Amino acid sequence: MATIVLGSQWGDEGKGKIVDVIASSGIQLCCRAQGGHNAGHTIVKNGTTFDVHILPSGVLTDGCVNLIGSGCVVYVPGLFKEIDTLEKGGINTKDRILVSDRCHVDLDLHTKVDGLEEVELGKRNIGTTGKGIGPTYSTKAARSGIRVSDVFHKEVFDEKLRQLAAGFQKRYGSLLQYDPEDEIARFDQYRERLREYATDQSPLIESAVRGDVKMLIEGANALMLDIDNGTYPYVTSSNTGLGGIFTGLNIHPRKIREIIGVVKAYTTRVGSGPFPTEQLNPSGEKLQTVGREFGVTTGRKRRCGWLDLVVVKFSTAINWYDALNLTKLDILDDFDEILVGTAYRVDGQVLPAFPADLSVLEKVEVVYETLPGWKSPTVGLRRWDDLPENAKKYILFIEKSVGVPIKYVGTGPGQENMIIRD
Ligand code: 2SA
Ligand code: GDP
Ligand code: MG
Repeated sequence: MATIVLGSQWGDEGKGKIVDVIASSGIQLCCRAQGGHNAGHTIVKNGTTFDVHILPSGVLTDGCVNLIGSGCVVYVPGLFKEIDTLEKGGINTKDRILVSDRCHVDLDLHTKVDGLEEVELGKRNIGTTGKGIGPTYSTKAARSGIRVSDVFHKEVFDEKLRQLAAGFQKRYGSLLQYDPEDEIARFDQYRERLREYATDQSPLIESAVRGDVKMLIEGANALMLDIDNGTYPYVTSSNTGLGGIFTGLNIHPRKIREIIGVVKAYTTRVGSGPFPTEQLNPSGEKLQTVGREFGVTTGRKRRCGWLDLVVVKFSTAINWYDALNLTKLDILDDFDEILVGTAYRVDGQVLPAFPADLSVLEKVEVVYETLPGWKSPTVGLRRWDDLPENAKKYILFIEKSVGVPIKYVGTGPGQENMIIRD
């Protein structure tokens, strides 16, 4: 049976931490289904901080095997670097990392194109992580992409890469400063090492499902960045919601034990795009500094604002969460009042749901509920009964509004900083 962990907002809710907590409870196989090394998951384990980008967060749990599923895009030197860094940090990854041979390869070519596309967009740029994610998924959809299995046939790989580069060279001319022969030479070095990790995913998942292996699936990015359901075009290029798990991993839908939605106690967003509850004022700055809201992959300051229940309810309607993990409650410890967005109004009318139309989103007036702060530290608390009354009220208000039980409450970055409710 599998547990799925999904981000419910615009990412960085703290998925890595809950994945680590659950993985440590006997998970045998931890999988990523979509995204690439744009993701950044920080895990604080026994006082040491680890960042993973393409590797599933289960890599920090001894004995847990980790699969990068077919729906992911893989930047090969980045993968190797992450593995090497973990090994240097004392994590034994031997025989614990697998990469589906159907994953598309994110090339340096894609990274260059990502930068050029952003320049072309000018003021309307997406604010991507610059990791080549959009171009890699684009070439996948255009059927000109290169898969991990292609890397093992040098002639095929070299020819495909030259052809792909020629296409982009036609489009960008001298702006594309890229020589396919250099990347071909780099892949001559990567080929043998990549072979160690490559696997055929479907028999693996099939036998795991039939054999009742304990599986954990880690979503990357989050629902509001989903290519179909998010704030398009200000999204990433994969299905970050529940759907992406099925296309990216071939898990049996009836073998899902639980879907956990991760909700930060306030909201953050990195990159461009609509953000109705954003606070461009001292409250937003306080959330950013106290919450240490910086991108794990790019180091960019994250935009900050109050919790938006319109977003969380929209995300719940799409991802069907069975339980929620409310994270970073401790960051709100020192606020006199805490605001929560409960509805959007346009021209005096409350919208029934999160709108698709960005021009409508630009006009929304957020309806806020103001709750009293608790003004006392919750950092490190592990028992519900120890929470200040106003913190309990805040959590219960969210639980009631969303209609999904909040099973986990994060009270700090460490694996142990968690209240688990029965
Ligand atoms: P891309 O690079 O094509 O996927 O970017 C498209 C949009 O998706 C957003 N995006 C993210 N948002 C939050 N966190 C992400 N991971 C890093 C982190 C972000 C970082 O964990 O901190 O370090 O900046 C992530 N990855 C993609 C991105 O900001 C664009 O809005
Ligand atoms: P992810 O992309 O969803 O895995 O989240 P990130 O790792 O990008 O960002 C979440 C950040 O919050 C990380 O630095 C975590 O260590 C930290 N974090 C997670 N849960 C908590 C919590 O409950 N309290 C505090 N203070 N930090 C947390
Ligand atoms: Mg992150």
